[in-house]
Amino acid sequence: MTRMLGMRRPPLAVLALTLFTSFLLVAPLRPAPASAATPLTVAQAIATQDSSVATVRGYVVGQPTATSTVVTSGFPNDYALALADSPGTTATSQMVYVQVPTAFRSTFGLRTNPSLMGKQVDVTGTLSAYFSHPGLKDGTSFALAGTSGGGGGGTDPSIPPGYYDAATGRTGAALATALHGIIDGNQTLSYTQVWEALKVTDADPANANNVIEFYSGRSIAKSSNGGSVGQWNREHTWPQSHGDFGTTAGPGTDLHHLRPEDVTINSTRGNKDFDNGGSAVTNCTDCFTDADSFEPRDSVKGDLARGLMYMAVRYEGGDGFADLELNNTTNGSTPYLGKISVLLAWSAADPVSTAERTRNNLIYNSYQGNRNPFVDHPEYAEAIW
Ligand SMILES: [Ca+2]
Ligand SMILES: [Ca+2]
Repeated sequence: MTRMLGMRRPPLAVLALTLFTSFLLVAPLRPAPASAATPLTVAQAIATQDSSVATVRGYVVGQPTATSTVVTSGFPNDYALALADSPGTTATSQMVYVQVPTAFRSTFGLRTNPSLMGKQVDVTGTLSAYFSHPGLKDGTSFALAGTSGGGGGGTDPSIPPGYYDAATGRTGAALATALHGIIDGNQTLSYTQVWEALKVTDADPANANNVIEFYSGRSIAKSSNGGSVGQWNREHTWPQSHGDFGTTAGPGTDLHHLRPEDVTINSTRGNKDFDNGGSAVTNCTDCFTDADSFEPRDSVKGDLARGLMYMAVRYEGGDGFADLELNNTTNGSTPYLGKISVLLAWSAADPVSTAERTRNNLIYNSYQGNRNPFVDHPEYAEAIW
């Protein structure tokens, strides 16, 4: 008893006030009523399948095609979306399935608008099951939530907030060093796994059975992969011989620079550097080549350049591989690749597209856990080189 002499019991009124205050703090965490201005989170929408009408805010993470199946590319039609509270979510239990009514299919269907992947949207509809899964049906309003990438900056809302904080305010070698620290230590694929990954990252948005060959632009069956004439294979846009990295897990299996390409065109490109000009390449519209260089079609020139810039910053002599560097000549078999002046011009002339952002997000979310900084921040190119 003596130890409690200095303590006083709180009066009953104070206890009551404390309980009431606690209630006030807890109450707003319950799902908001349908008429509230604040949208529901996806978690709240999943917990509120009571046929009420509500607005739900979430990131587009794919298209549901069955109760436990959400596809992230090769979208079969414009009929449905899966939303989640994080753009990186892959667990269907953390998604709400959204029916896309006819009136909204041309603007919010994934087959027509694959660039919606990773975007944050607000959808108003009825909270009830769709595909035998927590759902949102009979939508009356679809809109982009219009958020920015937070601390991540840039124009892609799916850039994780803070991802590029270490690079802020830096230029030149200091920027390259900061970016290396952000993107190294990534998960790696085996060379065999690259086949299946490319079927996803480079799928033809107009034909789920096909991939698009990078230089030629030709759509070809995913199943036609291999080493024979007429098939597609795994093109190292940074050639294996420029750093002698082969096809063990590392630069030789890094999806940020690997692309599907026709076997014959891949062979024509060989290990040449990139530069403008030469003679036309057979079956590769708007491609040119000469003895020591290759030029692809215009619409992939920027994609190509940004992939090679990633390689130069990602590989700095660690992990048992050579320090890959871009320079301004044609090199043959060295850890160097050119020409940087041409690549900078190509990156500027062919700005980042939504399809390119989608591919970057797929590699980040589904395969490697690292991003291409030059897709998220194309201005870093001129800041380094
Ligand atoms: Ca492009
Ligand atoms: Ca390097």
